[in-house]
Amino acid sequence: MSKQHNLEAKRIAGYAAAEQVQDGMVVGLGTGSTAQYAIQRVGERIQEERIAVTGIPTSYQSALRAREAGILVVDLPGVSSIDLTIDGADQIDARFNLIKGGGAAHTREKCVADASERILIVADATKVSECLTAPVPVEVVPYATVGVGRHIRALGGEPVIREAVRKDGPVITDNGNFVLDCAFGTINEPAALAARLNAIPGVLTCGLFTEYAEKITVLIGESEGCRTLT
Ligand code: ABF
Repeated sequence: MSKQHNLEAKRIAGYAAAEQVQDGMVVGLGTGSTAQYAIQRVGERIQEERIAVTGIPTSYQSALRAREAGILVVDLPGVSSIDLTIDGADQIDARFNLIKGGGAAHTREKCVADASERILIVADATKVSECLTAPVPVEVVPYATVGVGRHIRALGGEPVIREAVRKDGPVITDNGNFVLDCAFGTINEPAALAARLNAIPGVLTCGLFTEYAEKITVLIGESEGCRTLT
């Protein structure tokens, strides 16, 4: 898939998700380029249709995009529940287990997902796979990085500290932590691996989302339109 086709697929998925937002909803706003298209389209609908939407951002990136789009932004502690969340993913398996965290925002994304009645995962077709195989992002308290790396190797993973692209140093998350990208090869039991990773002292959250399949709908953008996986 060319970069242009890929962006168009993301736009189609993001826009389709935005059409599911209804007047009066509290909406979780995901991070990443696909979710950004949804944020943009929700903003347009607020202008065009005068619908009222409260947006709950999953990162400073999505908060800023939502403000630019004219969406009222409220932090997660300001609401008791979220009607619908629109978010991206790095990989989606056949049972709707997800790998997230390519944008280093998976801890807040998980908090927002957890508070949501329904979740729309927006992506292009390259993200769908029978099994999860991508490296798992793990948000780590900096103080514990070395020890966490040791535990991850003992679990069969190969951890790499994520480096910032334009700076000489690690990526710092919105929570002030580091991210270890951990390659495990094919992940046959994602829920069990998630439980082990999340139990390591110093791990805040891993990017395996295995508990939300029942409330997830996946929207895949394609040149012919949007395909819904349920
Ligand atoms: C967020 O953005 C992440 O959880 C996921 O890693 C990433 C997907 O980015 P994109 O939509 O740009 O491919 O949703």
